[in-house]
Amino acid sequence: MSFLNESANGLNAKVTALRAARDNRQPITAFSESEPTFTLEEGYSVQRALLEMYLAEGQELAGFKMGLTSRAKQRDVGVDSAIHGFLLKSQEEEKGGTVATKHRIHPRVEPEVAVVLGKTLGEKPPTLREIKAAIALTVPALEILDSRYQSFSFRLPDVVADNTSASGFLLGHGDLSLYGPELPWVGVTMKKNGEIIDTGCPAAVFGDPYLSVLALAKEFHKAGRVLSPGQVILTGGLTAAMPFAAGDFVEIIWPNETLSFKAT
Ligand code: OOG
Ligand code: MG
Repeated sequence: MSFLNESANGLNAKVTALRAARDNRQPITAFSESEPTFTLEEGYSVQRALLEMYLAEGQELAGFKMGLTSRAKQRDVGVDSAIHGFLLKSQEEEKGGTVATKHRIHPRVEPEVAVVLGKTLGEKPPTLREIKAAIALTVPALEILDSRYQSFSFRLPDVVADNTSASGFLLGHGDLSLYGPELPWVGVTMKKNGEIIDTGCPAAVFGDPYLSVLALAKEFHKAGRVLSPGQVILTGGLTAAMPFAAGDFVEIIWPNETLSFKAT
């Protein structure tokens, strides 16, 4: 067997292992534990193969997410560089509804700023001005994470392969663009069962969450990919992610909107 075939098989084995971990709620050991040479590039190849598998099954792409864009998040998981993943339409949760834990392993929630694009990005090297002009909506959001690795323990290539722990997302409709240049300093409070667990503000994300969209668009441009109108982009958690379990009531409070759910 040629070296190329072996690495292609290694990729398929990883896709299958991650899929099985998710479907059976049986976390696996991070690949880099037994394969210290597993690279970030290979991690992204696994992620692309996962996306292709879901699309082939009829799932639809909702957009993309940036991850580990704040120091709080980097400290949380012990990894120190930003990454990106994809979001599927089936992962969207409803505002004011419930979030199921039964098909998840060890879910966590984090507050984020989300944007919805009105224009294509990535065809040429983007600037911050073009990013701002391409954004149709800026809204409060929350992301549900669920690592397919034991104890949420992984290195950078592992978490990239696992689609950056993506599991669900919820978008609000409160317009955050009305805060203009002050958006980075708008405060967010995260509560569980009425108790404040964490507070933060969008400045935690690269100083300005639009810089996170810029970073993603630059990556896409380099890779010859585009971001399209209608796509959602999560710009990254503002605080460490908060674990939750069935029965918990979670609230993420912004000045102009509260996102909440009951975990079932
Ligand atoms: C990785 C996912 C990171 C974010 O917003 O920083 C992420 C993880 O924390 O498991 O979604
Ligand atoms: Mg996130």
